[in-house]
Amino acid sequence: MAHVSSFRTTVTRAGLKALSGLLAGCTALAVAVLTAALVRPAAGPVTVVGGAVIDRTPAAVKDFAIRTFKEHDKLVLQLGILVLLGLFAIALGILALRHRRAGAAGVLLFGIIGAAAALSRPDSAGAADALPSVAGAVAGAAVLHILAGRADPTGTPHSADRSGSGPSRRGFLNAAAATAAAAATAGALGQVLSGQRGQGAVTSRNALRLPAPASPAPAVPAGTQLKVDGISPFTTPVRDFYRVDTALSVPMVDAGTWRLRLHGKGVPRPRTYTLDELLQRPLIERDITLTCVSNEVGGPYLGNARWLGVPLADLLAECGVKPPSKGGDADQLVARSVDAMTLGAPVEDVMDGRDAMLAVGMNGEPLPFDHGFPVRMLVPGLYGYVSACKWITDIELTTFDAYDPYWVKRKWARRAPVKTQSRIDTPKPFARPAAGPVTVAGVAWAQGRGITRVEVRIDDGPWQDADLAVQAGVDTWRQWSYPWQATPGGHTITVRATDGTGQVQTEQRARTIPDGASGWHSVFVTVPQNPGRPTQGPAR
Ligand SMILES: Nc1nc2c(c(=O)[nH]1)N[C@H]1C(S)=C(S)[C@@H](COP(=O)(O)O)O[C@H]1N2
Ligand SMILES: [Mo]
Repeated sequence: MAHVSSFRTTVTRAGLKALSGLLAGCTALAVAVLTAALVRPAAGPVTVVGGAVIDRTPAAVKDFAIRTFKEHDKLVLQLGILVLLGLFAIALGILALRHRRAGAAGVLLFGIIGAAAALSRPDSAGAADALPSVAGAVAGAAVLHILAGRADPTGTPHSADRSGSGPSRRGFLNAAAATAAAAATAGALGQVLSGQRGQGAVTSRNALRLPAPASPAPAVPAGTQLKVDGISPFTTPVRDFYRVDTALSVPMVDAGTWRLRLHGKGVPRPRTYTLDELLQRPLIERDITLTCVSNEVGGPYLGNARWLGVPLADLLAECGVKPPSKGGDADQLVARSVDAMTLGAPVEDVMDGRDAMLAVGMNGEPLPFDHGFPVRMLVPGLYGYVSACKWITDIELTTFDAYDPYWVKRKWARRAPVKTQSRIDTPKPFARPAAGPVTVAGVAWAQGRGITRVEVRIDDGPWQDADLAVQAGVDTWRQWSYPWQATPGGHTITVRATDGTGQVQTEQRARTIPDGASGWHSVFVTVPQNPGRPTQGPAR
């Protein structure tokens, strides 16, 4: 009996310690969130540790995460960090069972890790960024020390009660409840405050009236959009537009205080622009398809939008920049965002007459925050990671020899023109279309070159010309469709495109890294034998 009860006491005490650890962890996090809201929301411990993890994740793992978790990759990472923190907090609580000081020291260690991550972030605003993690850790260590003492009356010399129940147990529970309430309040207050911080940016976006373009895009020509169920719409709605970036908290930039600095090698007249100054310039409006280098063959990471922006070449020319072909000193344009992302594009490409722009509008509205408000860069024909800088704030002219931007440091190619590609949107993989006429349809793209031909092949049959929708411009994707007479059995449908230079899309499979995936997209479908039961599921 004595065994059982002492065992039970130990288990209970361990449970209380674990709870102490968890509460200490929650307090640390809540205090950190509150401090971050006051200092700088982007300096919160989960954000900075997550950011540090993202920057150090090998490309293959990043690609896997994007493929597996899609747009939820960042949420999964944040939840993972929280779960790990929770487990460590519990472990520290149990450690405090034997070694009270060691438990508290463990919490402080986490504070040091958070502070180190905050200070090492490329967008760190200086020593103050360490404050949230440090304040959180101090609060967490104090809570652990106090609660661990109360959970363990045997450890406190003045306690008369050695059974672990009665008044001291109640004392612990009261202290625990008070801690939980305080942590919840601090956390909630932190959330509200950091939300208010973004309010200035939201107000500035709501107040923004986009001027009419000096050079409007023509209405999307009739025949650009095919009437086929399941095909990607020619213009991707903002809510469906893919998002790829490393930002754990979306930068909330106030348009009123935003500035763009243009400077560097071979810039005789460096300048800083306000948003109003940009909006007073003649704007162009263009339909442009943006593609991510991480898009697998057949993948979802591209979209087509109507962008409004300032021609970038004009801005560069105003500052005295010349392209290398005209004797310019710089061959690389490095765009830097407010969150310190760096992307490098060839100066020659930006100034060769294509519609490279600093975009302020997307599908008729100011840029959404997710897509770079107030200003982002776009260079048709280049993958996003070398051109499409969101939340841009600095343009520096330099050379490819002198500087490697973010993704290039991580083994992606220095130069990355978009590869000629095509995708089958319908039927979907493993669909079960009825025998008879089936419309195969999708999109093909080769920004800057345009699409002149799309061919479809059923199984090992001959390549057949697909019907092309009207081409809106060389910088957009082009829809295509193919009327297939489906016969019963399993079939592989394959597509390939030819671009405006006559290049046929290569069959050669390449991975996304280093400069974009290649190969043909194919889809396997099964056409059921029984004409009476064409679709999935049992007949009723
Ligand atoms: N500041 C910033 N800009 C960025 C990125 C980023 O991580 N941070 N990612 C780039 C990449 S890889 C792509 S494909 C495009 C995606 O733009 P979207 O999210 O608007 O679709 O943004 C580019 N611009
Ligand atoms: Mo990308």
